[in-house]
Parts: sequence; structure tokens; C-alpha cells
Amino acid sequence: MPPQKLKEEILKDPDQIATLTREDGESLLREMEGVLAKEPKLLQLPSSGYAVFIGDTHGDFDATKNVISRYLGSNNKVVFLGDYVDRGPQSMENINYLALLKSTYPEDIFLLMGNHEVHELINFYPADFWWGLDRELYDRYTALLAKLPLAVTAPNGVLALHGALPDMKKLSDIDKINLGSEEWVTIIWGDFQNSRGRFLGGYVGRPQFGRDYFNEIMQRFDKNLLIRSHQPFTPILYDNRCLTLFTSSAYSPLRTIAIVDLAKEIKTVDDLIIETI
Ligand SMILES: [Mn+2]
Repeated sequence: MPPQKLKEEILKDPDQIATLTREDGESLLREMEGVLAKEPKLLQLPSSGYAVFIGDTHGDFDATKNVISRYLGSNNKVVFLGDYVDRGPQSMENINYLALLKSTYPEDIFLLMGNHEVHELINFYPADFWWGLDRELYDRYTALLAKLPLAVTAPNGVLALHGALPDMKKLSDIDKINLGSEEWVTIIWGDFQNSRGRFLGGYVGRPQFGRDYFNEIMQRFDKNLLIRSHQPFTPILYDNRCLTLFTSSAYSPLRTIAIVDLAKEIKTVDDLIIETI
């Protein structure tokens, strides 16, 4: 089947993604790679329209389909915060469908990197998606997902990424972050804890940060609200300025997303809409 026809069929009926042959899958990944090559590590959202933020989907293909059918269109920007694979039952379908969406709507769909997108550099357990791949596919997904961007900024005061804020002089330094660096580990592995303090040590390879660190970096970056994911069951922290979303039934049936009016100044979580899907 020619790729274009196949793409159209899957966009109409996403479950068809499970029927991809290895060859079709490869052509899809190549296409996504071409799109990602043009993106900076720090993405910029416009100052009009709406952005919808989605937390970890973790193999919950149903969550992704649900989000797309509800929110893609009307010029909405749809931002996924990483961790597309492992834990849930349909990692392959989830990541391939997201690859198809990114290649089809490169200006509307944004896929950030989570720690589960990079298994080769920092191993973790369990990693059922990665363990299920043969060597060739493991290398293929590793090469592709290492190209994902790291953060999204909007002119209305919002910053979004997977884990924690990197300690850098200015926000635009995120564009220069290398895979494997300390700043990279902070972004994709970092946790925020509901306590005072700056760096609170490491917990099984996850750097832990407190309120004082959060306030300092947000002020330095001139940002009001951070939207992130990575830690299921984390409350809204730091005077309603740090929102953690989780959108995978692998953890909780309550899958949350956030809708941000890009034309309006956002100071805290109270200025956006949180929905469950
Ligand atoms: Mn994570």
C-alpha cells in the first residue's frame, strides 16, 4: 500500500496503526525524523489560539486517540510532554501513531522528550517497550527519539517540559543542551518535591529539587507557570505555579490535560483549564 493512502486510513481509523508492516513503519519513522531535524530543542508557541498539554501517556494509546479526536484542529497546538512508551499495553501503537501525527501536522503537534524515550544512555526498569524490540528496531527508535525537543515556551508566561528546570543562565540555553549532560538529565529525569530547598539529592538516579530552586530558575527564565509530567500523583506545587499532568491509565483512570489560552497572561494554574479525559 502506498504510504500516503495508508496515512489517510490511519488518520481516519487510528487502530489501523497496528497493521503497519515493518517497511511502512520504517518509512513513517524516516518522515518523522525529517520533521524533527528542523525543530530546535526549545520550541516557541505563538501568542494566539490555544495550546493543549498532555502528560505521560505511557503506552495508553486510547488516551492519545482520545486527546486527538477532542483537541486537534481549530488551530490548537497539541503538546505532549514525553514518556510515550513502557508501562501501558500499547506502546508501539502509541509511538507510531504520534510519529504519524507529527509528520502530518508538524506545526500543530509537538512531542517533547521524556526519560522513557532514551533507554540506551540511562537504563531504567521496567522498560517493556525497549526490551521487546529486536536490535535493529531498538537502534532505530533510539536514533529517532534522541532527536525530540526538550521544552516549549509561550510568550504568556508558560514553560513546559518533562521533568525539572535546568540550571542555566537563560532560557534559550536549552537549545544548546547535549544528550547525556547534567542539564539534560535534569530536564528528563528531574523531580520536584513539596519542600523548601534547592538540590535535595538524587533518588535512584532522579535528581530532586525543592521550592527555592524552582522559584530561582523561574525568575531567571522570566516565567510564571511550569507545566510538566513525569511524577504521577504529584499535587500542584509552589503557590499554584508548578502543574504536573499525568494522562495514562497505566497509573490512574483519571487522565488529566491542561488547556492554555495563549493570548492571555498566565500567572498560576488558576488561569488555565484542567480537564480529565
Ligand atoms: Mn518520566
